[in-house]
Amino acid sequence: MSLTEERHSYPEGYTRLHFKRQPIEAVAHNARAIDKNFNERRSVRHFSSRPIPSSIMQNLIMAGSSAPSGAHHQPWTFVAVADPVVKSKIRAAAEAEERLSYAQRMPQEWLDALAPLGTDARKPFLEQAPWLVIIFAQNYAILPDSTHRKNYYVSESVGIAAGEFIAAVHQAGLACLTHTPSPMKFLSEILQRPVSERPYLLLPVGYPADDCQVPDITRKGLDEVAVFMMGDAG
Ligand code: IYR
Repeated sequence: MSLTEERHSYPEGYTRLHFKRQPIEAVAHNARAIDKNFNERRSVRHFSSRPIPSSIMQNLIMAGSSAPSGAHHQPWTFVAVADPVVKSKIRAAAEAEERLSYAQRMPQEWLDALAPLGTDARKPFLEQAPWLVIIFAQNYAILPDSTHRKNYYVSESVGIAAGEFIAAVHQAGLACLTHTPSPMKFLSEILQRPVSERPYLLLPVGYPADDCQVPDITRKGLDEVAVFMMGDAG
């Protein structure tokens, strides 16, 4: 019997997998198209202020929240902010931290690494983008009876959810920026998150500005990012 024909036994509570099985030629076509599509994604720092309906953000967040997670605890909270008052508080606090970082906290080597991106302490995109999505990582869950439940692989899980959210934003036809003002503690205070959560990533989301420019960068090639070990399978 070949491996693919093996009969498995499953634990109680399992249900039939719904999977659209496609011929390998279709899979190859899809893989090429996805590579091309994902490589068209760019982080942008200049946004159009054109509003985006909250229903779109709900769909994108649910796409991000489909990510795999440790023990399936989904240890994340997505806070989506369109309120201009809250956005301006976030911008003011982020810029205060970033001014200190750029002037005193970041070593020269780091500043040199960022020079090609042309970033500085000014973060106007925090007010210009129609939405700011702040992803919080739940170090533990606080249950309705106020007991705590441990979460597992929190950074890995939230990183994957963030990646899925970024891919969803791009697939949907919008742009975002992965922004990590540092330190980010001010986000917990402004957004009134519980002590069990820590800010993980801040993503402005919207259409790029009409005249949006981006750094002229290239990406690493396959040889630089992957090693294949085929053995007999080759
Ligand atoms: N958080 C700062 C600095 C910064 C750091 C890295 I690493 C970047 O790729 C870009 C910026 C800022 O947002 O400006």
